[in-house]
Amino acid sequence: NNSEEVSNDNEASSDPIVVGFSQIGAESGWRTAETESIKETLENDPQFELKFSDAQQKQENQIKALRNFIAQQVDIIALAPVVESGWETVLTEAQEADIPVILLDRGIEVEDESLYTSFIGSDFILEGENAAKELINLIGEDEETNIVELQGTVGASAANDRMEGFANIIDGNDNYNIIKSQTGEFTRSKGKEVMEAFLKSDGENIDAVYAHNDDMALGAIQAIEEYGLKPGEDIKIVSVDGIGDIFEAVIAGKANIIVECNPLLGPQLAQAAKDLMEGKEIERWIKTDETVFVGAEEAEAALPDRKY
Ligand code: GYE
Repeated sequence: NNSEEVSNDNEASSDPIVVGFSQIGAESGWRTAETESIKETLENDPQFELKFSDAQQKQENQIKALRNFIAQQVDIIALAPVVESGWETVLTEAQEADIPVILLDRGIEVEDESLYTSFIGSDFILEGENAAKELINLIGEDEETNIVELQGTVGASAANDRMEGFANIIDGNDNYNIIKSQTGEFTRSKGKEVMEAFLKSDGENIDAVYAHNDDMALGAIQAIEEYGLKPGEDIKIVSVDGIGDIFEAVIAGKANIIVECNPLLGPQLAQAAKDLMEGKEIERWIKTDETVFVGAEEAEAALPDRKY
C-alpha cells in the first residue's frame, strides 16, 4: 500500500495558498526591497499564488483591496498598514469571512486584538532608542546638541514609535534637544524640502538630523550640501533602514549612524502562511535580528553582505 506516496501526490497537485497582499506604495528604498522580497518568495514558489495590490499611500485604497481579497476568498490576507488607526471595520469583515490577516512591517491600534493573527516586523521603539543612544555616544553626552527630526508618514506606527523611542532616551539628557520635528513622508524629495526649511530658519544651530528613514536622510544630506555645510561633519546624521545608498553615504563620511530595519520579509511571510494553513499556531510577533552600524569603517566592512 502506497498511501504515503498518494498523499504526497495529493499535496503536490493541491491548490496553491492564495495570499492577497496590500502594499502601502513605493515611497522608499526599504519598501521597494520589501515588495521584491515578497514577490520573489511567493511568485517563485508553486505552493503560493500572490495577489498584489499597491495602495499608493492611501488607506482607503488598502480597505478597497482588502474587500476585493475577501470577495475573491483568498486564503490569507497580508497587510502592510499605512497608518495605525481605522482598521476595525474591514478587519471584522475579514474575520467574518474566516480569512486570517497577517500584518507586515507596520502595526495597528485595535481594541480587539483577535482582528489579526500575527505581526511580522521590527521593534520601532527599540530602533528609535538605538538611534538616540548611538547619537549621544558619537557626539558625547556633555555636548549641547540641537537635533532636527524628519518624521515618517503621519499616523504610521513606524513614525510614531521611532519618535517615541528616540524621545525616551533624549528626554533623559538635558543637553540634547529636538528643536524642529516635521514629517518628510518617508521620501527623499520631501526629506530634502523639509530640511531646506529647517536650515533656512535654524541654519548654523543644527547639530544633528534624526531621520525616521534613510531616504529622508539622503534628501537632507543634499539639502545640507546645497546650503554649504558638510553633512556627517557639521551636521551629524542618523537614520533607520540600512539601504545601499545610506551605506555609500556613511562610507563617504556624509552620514554617521545606520539603524538597521530589515525589509526582506518574504520568507517569514511564506513560512507563517504555510504554518497557518497547516493549522499550526504561529507567533504573535515574528521579529528579525537587526543591528546598528556606526561610521565609515563599520559600513564598509558590512557592505559586501548587504542584500538591499
Ligand atoms: O522604515 C520606511 C518605509 O514601515 C518599516 O516604511 C517601514 C518603513 C521604513 O517607507 O523606509
